[in-house]
Amino acid sequence: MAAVAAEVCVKAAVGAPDVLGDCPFSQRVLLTLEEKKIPYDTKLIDVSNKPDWFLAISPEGKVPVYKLDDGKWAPDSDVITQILEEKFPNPSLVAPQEYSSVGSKIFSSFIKFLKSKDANDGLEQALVDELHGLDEHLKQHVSGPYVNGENISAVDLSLAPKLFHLIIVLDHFKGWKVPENLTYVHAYVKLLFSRESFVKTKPAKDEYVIAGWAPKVNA
Ligand SMILES: N[C@@H](CCC(=O)N[C@@H](CS)C(=O)NCC(=O)O)C(=O)O
Repeated sequence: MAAVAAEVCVKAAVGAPDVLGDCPFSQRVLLTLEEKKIPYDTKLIDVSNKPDWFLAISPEGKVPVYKLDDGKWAPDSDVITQILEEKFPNPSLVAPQEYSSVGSKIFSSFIKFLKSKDANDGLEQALVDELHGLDEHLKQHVSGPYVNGENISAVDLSLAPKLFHLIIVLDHFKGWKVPENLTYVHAYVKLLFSRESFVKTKPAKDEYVIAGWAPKVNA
């Protein structure tokens, strides 16, 4: 019997509902499916025009949602990636508990800096500090290029789409770039963004990422 493909609802591109969009949480789930070589089907959701069938399976109206064996749908990328790890343990994407928080404040720091209108409010430095923490971790704590060393793990798959958004969006809206001296971060993103799984699951165009964030920048 052929394996049944996993089903996952993910965000469609802003203004292009037939194209894979720019949700970092959706991409995280797709990256997990790709890295574990689990066959899957995606349903693209136009979050500006959510169909009723989608709202019935995702009452909060958020993507991603993943179809469970009993036909119910599970929301939230944290929950979904945990379910995938338990159901498909090989290859393992588990990282030690002490590494689970590496880089975990980068995304929220990025959003605060993006929305900041005051150059002296310390939010740029707060983001640099978080990126510096990741750089130091990659430099000092592990022997390989990933957060957990030689092999990619769930921590990298969560961080990669967020770093992708950060780089595109801060450059576009603020002309800001990750400081050159964070050499380990630069090498890390280069490696992650060139992985086959990432190339397959990233938003089709950078413009979709920019369009996704534009309403939040001036909110
Ligand atoms: N904590 C959730 C966050 C999911 C989330 O915020 N998804 C956004 C798109 S990136 C969404 O569905 N937004 C649509 C809406 O809120 O209407 C996760 O990790 O999956």
